[in-house]
Amino acid sequence: MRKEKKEFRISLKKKINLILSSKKSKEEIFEELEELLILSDISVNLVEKILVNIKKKVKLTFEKEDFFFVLSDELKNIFISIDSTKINLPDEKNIIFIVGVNGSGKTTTAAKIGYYYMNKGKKVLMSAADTFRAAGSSQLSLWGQRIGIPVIGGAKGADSGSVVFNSLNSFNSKDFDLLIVDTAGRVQTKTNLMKELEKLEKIIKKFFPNQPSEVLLIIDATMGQNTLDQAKKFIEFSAITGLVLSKMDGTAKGGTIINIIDEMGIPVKFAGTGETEKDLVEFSYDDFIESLLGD
Ligand SMILES: Nc1nc2c(ncn2[C@@H]2O[C@H](COP(=O)(O)OP(=O)(O)OP(=O)(O)O)[C@@H](O)[C@H]2O)c(=O)[nH]1
Ligand SMILES: [Mg+2]
Repeated sequence: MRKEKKEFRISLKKKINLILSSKKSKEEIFEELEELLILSDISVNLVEKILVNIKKKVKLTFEKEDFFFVLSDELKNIFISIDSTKINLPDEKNIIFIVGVNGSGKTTTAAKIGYYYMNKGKKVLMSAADTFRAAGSSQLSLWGQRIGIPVIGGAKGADSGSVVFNSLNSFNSKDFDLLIVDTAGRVQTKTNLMKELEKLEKIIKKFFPNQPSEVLLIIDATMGQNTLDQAKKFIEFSAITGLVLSKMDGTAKGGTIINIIDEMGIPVKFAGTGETEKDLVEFSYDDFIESLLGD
């Protein structure tokens, strides 16, 4: 995960260094650090928790390097309680189910994940179950044509259940290893659309009781608390197994990402770093912390 360090563009090191090298008192320095972390969009509660612990640990000396070491340790503590970021594809035939609010990057991510596994030698099929929006299904079909992955879709207004059913039939009877199901964007007020997600998952279970092996919630890393609250609603309806943070190449602040990880308590499996099929990386907490606090 070397390359994406630049792509994340979220390093806090420079700003923290500036504060640490000022001639101010320790109290003032801590105040400024607190402000910086909050401005980086880490929630106030979490910043307080982190700073209390750091103050305990850097009581006597206040060396710059110590500070980064302790901060990095604190961040790791947040992540330690959360499961591994490894993608779970245990069976011969696995299904990845993609959900998320409108515009979060679901369709693009479905195509990226398909491309990623195709290049690892898997035979991939994609299911365009977004029949809610006019261009929903055709958007994934275009991706499929571009990257060379077959797509099963339906017309606008068609029953998404029948699209998934057709996809499963094809997936089951042919020589495919991985099925990726893209779904329509949903907001928490549209309860019946959320219910529809449950229905799609039930159809999958009829064919493959242990699938989907991953239900990935796509979260736009550049969005604020409101979007995060919307995203949280998905946890009530689906057994989300992982997050994908899309648009990490955008204006995402490091703190937003820490917040998302802390608030959701669900492992981040992939990060999206651009608009092409190649812009996807497997996520690692260590690499993320390094990109945040490293040079
Ligand atoms: N820069 C950047 N743009 C992204 C990334 N992922 C998705 N996008 C862009 O975000 C926009 C929305 O992406 P879609 O994949 O259509 O999102 P969606 O969740 O399927 O949208 P709906 O189906 O309408 O809910 C598109 O313009 C994508 O090119 C990313 O990692 N980086
Ligand atoms: Mg879409």
